[in-house]
Amino acid sequence: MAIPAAVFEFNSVIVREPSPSVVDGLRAEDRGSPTYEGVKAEHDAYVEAMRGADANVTVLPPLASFPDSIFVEDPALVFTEGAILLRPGAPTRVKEVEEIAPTLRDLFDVVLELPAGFADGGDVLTTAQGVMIGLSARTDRAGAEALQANIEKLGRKSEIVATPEGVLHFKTDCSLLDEETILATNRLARSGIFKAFRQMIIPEGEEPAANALRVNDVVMVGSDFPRTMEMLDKAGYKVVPLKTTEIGKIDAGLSCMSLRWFSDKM
Ligand code: CIR
Repeated sequence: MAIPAAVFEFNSVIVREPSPSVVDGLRAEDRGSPTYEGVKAEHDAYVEAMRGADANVTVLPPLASFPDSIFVEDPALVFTEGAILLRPGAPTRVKEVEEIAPTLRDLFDVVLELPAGFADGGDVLTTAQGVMIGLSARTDRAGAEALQANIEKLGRKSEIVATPEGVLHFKTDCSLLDEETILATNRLARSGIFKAFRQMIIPEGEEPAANALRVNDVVMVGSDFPRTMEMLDKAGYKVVPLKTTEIGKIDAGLSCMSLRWFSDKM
């Protein structure tokens, strides 16, 4: 059995093609709807970047009834040891779980279900020290505790933390750069939860860049955020810029569009 060298080492990825209904995706604030063509182009580039990072990508078909279903990170959580079907906190997204479940049952020997509460995958950050679950408007305490129990069944440690007020998901404001380093907004970093890590703080005004994505040897970063890209580049990370302008209009960033894990079956 192959053992992953690091928590950001992935050989397997699931994505879902956007449907034209993506223009109706949820958003906290209306900054204009994204165009379908724009989202599709951003998604296509993302899939190419995943392949470029040496991941094997499973592409699921679009789901017109679920405008936000391109964001496959939210209805499930995946690890080498197994998958967990979640309970998304937005009513329009609850049934996305049934849509992704058959694929996960095909790909994983162990698939657990959340018995209570609500939890979105966007609120979960996997680090080498353990899994962090952020409470948010989408993830409540009952869901977070049920998730903790499932994570423990898979043999991992986890802790429940707070997401800053008004921030959609915990990972809207942070991402893993390597085993020791977290990229975070100032508002999240100053809560002190990352004191076990080296922290890199997002330059003021580029907060949406905090949802970057480390996959194998690259860090995918929103190309609308030049100061963040420069900071990471100077720190020695191999930055892959990806456009997130359209998905940003429906409150999404780079982690949202995939489920990633290291499969020991490959
Ligand atoms: C939503 O509000 O659910 C979507 N419009 C955006 C989801 C972003 N997902 C994520 O950060 N994991």
